[in-house]
Amino acid sequence: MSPITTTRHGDVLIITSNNPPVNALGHAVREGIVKGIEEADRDDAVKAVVIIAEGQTFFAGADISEFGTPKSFEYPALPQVVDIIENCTKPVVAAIHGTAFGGGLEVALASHYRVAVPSAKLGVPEVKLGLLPGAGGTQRLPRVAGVKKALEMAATGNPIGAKEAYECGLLDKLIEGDLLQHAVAFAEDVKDARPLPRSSERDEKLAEARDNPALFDEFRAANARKFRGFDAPEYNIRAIQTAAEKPYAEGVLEERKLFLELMSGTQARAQQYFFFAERKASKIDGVPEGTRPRDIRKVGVIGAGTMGGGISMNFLSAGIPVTIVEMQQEALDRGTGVMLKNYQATASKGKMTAEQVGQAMGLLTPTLKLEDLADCDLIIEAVFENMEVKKDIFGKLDKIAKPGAILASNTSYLNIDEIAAATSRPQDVVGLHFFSPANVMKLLEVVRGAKTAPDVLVTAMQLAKKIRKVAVVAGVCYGFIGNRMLIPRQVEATKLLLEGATPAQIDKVHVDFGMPMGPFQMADLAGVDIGWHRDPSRIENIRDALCAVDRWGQKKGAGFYDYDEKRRPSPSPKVQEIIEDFRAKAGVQPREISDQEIIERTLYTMVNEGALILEGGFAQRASDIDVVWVYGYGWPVYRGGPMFWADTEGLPRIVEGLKRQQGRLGPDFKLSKLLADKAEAGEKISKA
Ligand code: T1G
Repeated sequence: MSPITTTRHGDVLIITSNNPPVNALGHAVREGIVKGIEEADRDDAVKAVVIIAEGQTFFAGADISEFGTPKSFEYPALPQVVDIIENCTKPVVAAIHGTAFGGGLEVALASHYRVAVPSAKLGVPEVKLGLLPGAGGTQRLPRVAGVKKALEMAATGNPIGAKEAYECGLLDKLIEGDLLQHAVAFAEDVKDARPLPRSSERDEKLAEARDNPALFDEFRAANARKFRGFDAPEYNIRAIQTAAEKPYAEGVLEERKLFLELMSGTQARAQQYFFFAERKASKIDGVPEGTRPRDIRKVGVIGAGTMGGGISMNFLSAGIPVTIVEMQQEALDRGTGVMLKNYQATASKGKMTAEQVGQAMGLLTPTLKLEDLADCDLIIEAVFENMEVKKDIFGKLDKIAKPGAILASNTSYLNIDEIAAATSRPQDVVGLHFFSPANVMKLLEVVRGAKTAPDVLVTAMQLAKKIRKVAVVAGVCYGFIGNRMLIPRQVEATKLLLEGATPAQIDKVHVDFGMPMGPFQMADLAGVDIGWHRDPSRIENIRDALCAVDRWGQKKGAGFYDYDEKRRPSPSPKVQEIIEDFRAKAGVQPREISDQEIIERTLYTMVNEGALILEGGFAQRASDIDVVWVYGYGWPVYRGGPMFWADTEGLPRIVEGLKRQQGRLGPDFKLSKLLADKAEAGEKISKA
């Protein structure tokens, strides 16, 4: 049964797609559309055509699950479909709702007219898959929406709303009311209009680039930082530049060449892998089908510090009331003040209105009394990272919280089972590990205790979506998934300093790899003093030595680096002196350290730790580990994540590198059996 049906409404032929969940343009859909256009062409009784979709959305793009299979190129491939639509002898109207994305927008661009409901979004997110619109999109979009708009949409992958689309000419009409009914009426109005407005033949909007060819380099320069390391943005820019410089027929050939180059590259495979990895993360192993989530109408947060405030903002922004508790009025006022300041900063960038700020803050109830959390459905503890403090709080919550309330800790390392044991309701206890800044970072580690109830997990995963987080289930081990993998990286990076490397050299290796910053830049940002014992007389390592002389990182203007008034870092002679002191005391003769050794000792060890996490069952699947590192630490998505990257690097090469470094990694280092076995068997670790 084809997902495409055709019906008649007077002399308008309606081509309807019903291919849930997102009307992806798989082969059967493409075939059905072409059959519908052919029907319209051969039947004189048909005067116009409407293409529309049922369900959640208009076509949301090519079927990504077909990529890499013959199906995606099987006739009619998408480039052929769009040309058949545009060459239809009757006017074709695309009727859009939901998200006309990628190939979906290309189908709409090939249609002669485009109408949409106001809630629709239009976009070409191919760049997020390491691709570009490969069915004429890079040539038609600038001709219809203008070059600047096309550049913005294609190179960033960000969609625009229907109103903006209408204003730039991408839509011919905004439909208030029934989409089909109004689209048919629109088709009736244009059925005799000739010549048919073919996007590929339009030229007037290319003038803005012809008159100002510098706009492409200006766009490149303005986005250089954001696009650093990615291939696809530049390819999208080049394809659109071609549209401004060459006739359509030539431009579409160039588009094809660039598309195929990207499609065959590692970055595209990595980003497409990640697209599915992100969605797979929401699936929880071992939870009975149909487990229903608990209702979360009111949230309590204990602690109004950086984390407590950031966590609260997530819920307030999603319209969920929050009661926030502190011990001292001054801390409470400071915390709520920071939240307001953050919202105002967002509003000043135009991302929120003053009214929305007021609404969000209006849902916040500050208090000094833990008892005020008695009516909360979820309570999140975000206090000092100390087990005794946390157990004391959970013991009190056990007496205060209503039955069925979920009790969560934002701990980033500590044992959730031990915390749960401080209550009489371990089944209601879970870890909700947010990443700082909690109102910005997308990752949420949902730490599953031995007794955490299935519906608590389902609630946490669903709530994560509501507060626009990507949640990953982690098991109870020290540091869960992300921070546990950070440990070998930090340990080896510090040892490398003693052996002869500098903070700048190590950080550069990581930044050149694609990380937003290296281990020492990250320490300075987060605070060198995190976890410090606070005794300046007790100096056991380089970090103690820095903290003892007030070098706590950016917040003190000095850490592993010196910082100027604009927080620009520069290598510090003082730090070099401290490092050399330590080398002398340890009797270490510094040596030349290669970048490859840094990669092997900091990145290969991370991969090994990820494999150990999998062996221990502390992550549900390898791709979850990749989701943690892309969304929690900025691992470059064009490398897929540590586990996907390990496969592209080659597991045998990684195992060999770790064995080569074994002596330097020390007696505690344990090579993962899973990693070694996969390497031996020639299998992929990212599929584990
Ligand atoms: N192909 C195949 N499956 C898709 C899909 C797609 N394009 N989009 C979504 N799915 C699946 C998804 O894996 C999930 O499956 C389910 O649909 C719901 O998705 C030639 C080459 C449309 C905004 O990049 O942005 O066109 O987990 O959880 O939150 O130029 O899906 O249920 O089994 O995300 O409501 C370009 C990608 C393709 C759009 C809906 N298009 N999709 O969000 O649901 S390349 C895209 C999205 C292309 C041409 C090029 C979102 C959404 P499961 P979901 P959602």
